[in-house]
Amino acid sequence: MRLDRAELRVVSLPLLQPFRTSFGVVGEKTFLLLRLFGEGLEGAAEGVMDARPQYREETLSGALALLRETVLPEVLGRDWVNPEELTRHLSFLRGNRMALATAEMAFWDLHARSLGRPLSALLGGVRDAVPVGVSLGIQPSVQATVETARAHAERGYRRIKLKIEPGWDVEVVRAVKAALPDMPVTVDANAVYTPAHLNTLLELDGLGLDYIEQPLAWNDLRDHAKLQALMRTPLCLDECITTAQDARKALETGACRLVNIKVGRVGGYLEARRVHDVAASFGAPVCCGGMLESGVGRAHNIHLATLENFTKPGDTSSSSRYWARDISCEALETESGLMPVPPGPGTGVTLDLPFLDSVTRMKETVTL
Ligand code: OSB
Ligand code: MG
Repeated sequence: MRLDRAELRVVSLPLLQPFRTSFGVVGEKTFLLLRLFGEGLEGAAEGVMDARPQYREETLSGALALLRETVLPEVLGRDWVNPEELTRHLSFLRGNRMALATAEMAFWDLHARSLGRPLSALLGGVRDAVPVGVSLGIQPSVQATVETARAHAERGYRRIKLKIEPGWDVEVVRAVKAALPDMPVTVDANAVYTPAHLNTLLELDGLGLDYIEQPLAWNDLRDHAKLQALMRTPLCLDECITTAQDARKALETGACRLVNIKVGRVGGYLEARRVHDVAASFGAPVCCGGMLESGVGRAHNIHLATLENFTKPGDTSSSSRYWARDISCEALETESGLMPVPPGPGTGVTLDLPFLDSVTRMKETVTL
């Protein structure tokens, strides 16, 4: 596949409801969209970096510059046999796993389309629908959380994940567990606790949670290992894991017992599959995360989650939970807690260009 040209966009989509985590509130999702063109076809991917480095260190403006000035000039105007070859060529670049993932994922989409095959089939996926849970932002009250958790349980979601922070943890978990005793419940702290919060973390350990996601610092495995040794509840790492080597070290040292995989965080599908395989070799399940993606990024996540070891429900819930209108023509909606893999070549989704144009803040074409 010879790559002729690329298009970079910055897109802003208003969320139906603001999403609050321990690191801030998102009312409007602003993201990078990359389209790659070659042989009369196109592939697309969405970057998961935010404008401000609050989840991890990469930023939207940094990723745009890196793609425009370094990554795209390395890959445009050349013929690539497959995504492995393209990814190997880019492997001299350090870090920047989110920016690199955006380029790799758009190329996988294009490559799969050129073969007329769904991405999940090329990746070795084993299911045509993936089990999904829902990630609920921090709500105005415990009562509001119980109500929204119940509403999502009634819609078929198979796991409720509650965002927590100091002062918004034990009480809200107790209330949701009491209201939905049979529902698997997890919490995600997005790295806001410290070892000084040990008593609260040990209280959470007694509440029957399915797992606790990223309680401690975004770049620290050691303290997670010390905490895991004191807890029965499995820890799940998200922010800490950007490579398969990170996953191996985390599992080897007991810093976690499962891994949240976001293809957009770990550098693309090849690394995501390696993280998946490393976890499997430790007997640790993986779950597919989400970053409030539009239909483009959501479709990529769904294809990844067809791999065998994604046995925990993921975060790829229905588009209609986030957006009044999505940038993909195809609706991505769950049915009884299962998200069907969009059929058709590549990701199986196509861009609604008139609508996309109306929500595009910046657009530029990159050629050699
Ligand atoms: O930690 O998984 C996370 C959203 C933004 C940033 C980080 C995270 C999340 C979510 C939402 O949990 C998952 C989703 O619904 O896309
Ligand atoms: Mg998380």
